[in-house]
Amino acid sequence: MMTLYSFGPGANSLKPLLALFEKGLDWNHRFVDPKKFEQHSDWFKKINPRGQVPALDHDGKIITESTVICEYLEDVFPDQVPLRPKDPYKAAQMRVWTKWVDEYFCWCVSTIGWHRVVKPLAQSMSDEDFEAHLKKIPIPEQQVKWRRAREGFPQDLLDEEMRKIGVSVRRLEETLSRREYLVENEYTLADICNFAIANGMQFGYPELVNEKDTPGLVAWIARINERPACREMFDKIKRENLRPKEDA
Ligand SMILES: N[C@@H](CCC(=O)N[C@@H](CS)C(=O)NCC(=O)O)C(=O)O
Repeated sequence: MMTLYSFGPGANSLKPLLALFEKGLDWNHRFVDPKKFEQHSDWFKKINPRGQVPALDHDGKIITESTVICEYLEDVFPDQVPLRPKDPYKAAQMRVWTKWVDEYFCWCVSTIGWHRVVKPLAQSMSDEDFEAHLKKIPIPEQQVKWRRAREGFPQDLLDEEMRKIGVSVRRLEETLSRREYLVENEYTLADICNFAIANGMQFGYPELVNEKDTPGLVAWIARINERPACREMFDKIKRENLRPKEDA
């Protein structure tokens, strides 16, 4: 019995969601509603004490960390649509890409996402509600991030994160202008984990991700979106809208 606790198909939640759809496994989905801050609720913190999604419950064993969950699924179900190369050198290349997403690419995109989405959400709360809510967040750094988002990130930080997004986009394009997928001839977790962050950038960052400047990246985003598993995922699991009501 497998249950994935996640937000909708975006960012870190998208990684195991897409891996599960690709593999066609039997599993349940429990949507954790970020608009109700369910990730910080007592019931969810019993599952992941860090108060973050995604988390996988497999026969009572809890696995956290999106990329680790994907690798776990690969270890337990290696033959159901393999998403990790059998060849050790290619598997290493795959892991260089997944490590890079987790250590670099996701962070710069995350800060800008928080600036655009979490800031208005946090500002829509009263001081009292906001302070009460902060107390429920278990990771001290996340408390700081919420507070900074509400106050407004300094412009030099936002500029630096945008610079890093530019670097990231060029790095992806450099490979995807030559290949269909990040690891040669194979659709792998490298694609899934990068797609989790890059999908939608053609709308959110059109000045950086577009047909003219990054044709390989744009084609790769479209190619993954066209995969039956990806279509099924977006069809069955809806993306939440975190914007405050008047902006929705
Ligand atoms: N390193 C973790 C990060 C998980 C993470 O940042 N999850 C976000 C959603 S993408 C979350 O739960 N945010 C809510 C919060 O921190 O309050 C992973 O890859 O799973």
